[in-house]
Amino acid sequence: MGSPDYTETSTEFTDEIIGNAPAPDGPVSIIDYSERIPNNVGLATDRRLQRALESWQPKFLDWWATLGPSLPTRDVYLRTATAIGRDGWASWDRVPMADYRWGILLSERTPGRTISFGQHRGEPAWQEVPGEYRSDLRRLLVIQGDTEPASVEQQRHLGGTAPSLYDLRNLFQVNVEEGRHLWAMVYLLHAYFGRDGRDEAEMLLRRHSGDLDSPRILGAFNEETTDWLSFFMFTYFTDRDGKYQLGTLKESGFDPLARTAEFMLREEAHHMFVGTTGVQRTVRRTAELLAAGHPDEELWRHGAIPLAVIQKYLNFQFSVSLDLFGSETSSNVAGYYTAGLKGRWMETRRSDDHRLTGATMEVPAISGGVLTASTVPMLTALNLDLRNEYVLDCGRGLRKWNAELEQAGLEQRLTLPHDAFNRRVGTFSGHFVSPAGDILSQDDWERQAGQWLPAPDDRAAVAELMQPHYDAGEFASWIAPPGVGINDLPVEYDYVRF
Ligand code: BYC
Repeated sequence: MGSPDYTETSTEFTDEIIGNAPAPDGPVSIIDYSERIPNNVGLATDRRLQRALESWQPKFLDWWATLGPSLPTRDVYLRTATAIGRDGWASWDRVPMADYRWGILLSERTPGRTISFGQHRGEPAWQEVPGEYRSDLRRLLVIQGDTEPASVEQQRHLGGTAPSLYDLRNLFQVNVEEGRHLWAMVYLLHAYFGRDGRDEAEMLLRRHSGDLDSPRILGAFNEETTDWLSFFMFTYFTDRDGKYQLGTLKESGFDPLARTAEFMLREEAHHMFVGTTGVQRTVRRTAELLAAGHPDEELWRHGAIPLAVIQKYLNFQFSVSLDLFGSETSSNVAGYYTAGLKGRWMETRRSDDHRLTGATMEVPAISGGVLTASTVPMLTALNLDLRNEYVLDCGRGLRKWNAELEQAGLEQRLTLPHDAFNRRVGTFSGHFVSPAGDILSQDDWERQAGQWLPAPDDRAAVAELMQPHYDAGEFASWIAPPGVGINDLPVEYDYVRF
């Protein structure tokens, strides 16, 4: 028996982010699906904006057809957002993927909302972009928007090797929602940034993951998602950066961004679920075989993934995801905070002055070959503040995975590598640190890297296990079935039809 199974609607995946307050009083917006672009922003009343978005729509659909999921399917059991209240916000149905209705959905407006941090603390939240913050805000929207289609591109071919119809459907659910998150940023760019915003929206479809001439902006979004173990690690570690970054944008003084991010977080919870349970089920299968006495390195022969290889995949995805937080000290982040554009995780629950002008914080560094720390103004260290929250959260899923090992009676455990391991951004880049936190010479590090990060052989062996399983209720040998199906349907349901 493993640890309990979680359903994708388990509140543990949503409550922490969006709070467990009831839906706002009064009528809850119902999304109008009779329009060409479903929305709850009254698009029909703004003909210019509507026309601009309608002219972007066919380009998005072209991009989806060219760089979206490559496996042809008849229909998929998908969740579509149909209202934005807390209860019953989504409907479920079999939908041909190309007919999925990508809509523009913002959370309800909170009457009288004020800015909760920075130099404008206490002032009414902005409904329009303040001129002096225009370029910073646009940059934040572009970076956020760029990651969404990037992940769809990275996961494009995974459908060809899905371990089950249940998992295939989860992949497609993640993909359509990342597409919707692109729509969310494109709406803000079109609605509030005029010509520049429309140009940026075009560029979001022109940069491509891994493209040598026109890559995606952030490093991790140019890495290939080679197989399903990578996909689960990506949804666990990299989507979780999305959760934390959106959590800071949800605090933004620019109200349309705050409301957009809040609704995106609701969908994001499912992506966390896919990652947490995907790795958990992989570990469960591995643990069963280890408990039966098979040596780790021989698990391939039994159609499972050795624990040592799972650890390498974890080390890789965790370290590239830490890079997504930017440098430990950054004048950009200080500017965003002071301006009221990007807050801290759980800003309103923090008990300080929410301006931080005199506050300081310790940031790590490597000096003279040893790990040290220095004290800097806290405003400049907010990327690290967010990253620290993220690392704590990463540890929570890890405990679930380790519970699988413990319950199988095994001594081995998975661990998060040291923050300084394998870094390309920030204070640790250019240093050679082991997962345990030992500072090494470049030669020593490179000699051992194959024990810490997936080597080509590991990836090839994982790839060999990645055979498609498209019969309802059938699962690949390397992953345990989930305890429950989707939306109370049986695990054996044909979630995807061809
Ligand atoms: N790769 O001052 P610094 C998601 C750039 S994921 C390449 O240290 P700053 C999702 C940086 O842009 C969440 N370049 O950093 C997940 C800057 O360039 P400029 C996405 C990098 O600005 C899964 C320079 O280096 N959302 O939603 O304080 C599936 C100096 O940077 C990287 C956001 O990230 C990198 N890793 O913070 C789907 C939120 N890191 O300006 C979706 C919006 C930094 O000198 N973005 N650089 O040309 C931000 O808040 C910030 O821009 C960052 C960086 C946190 C990314």
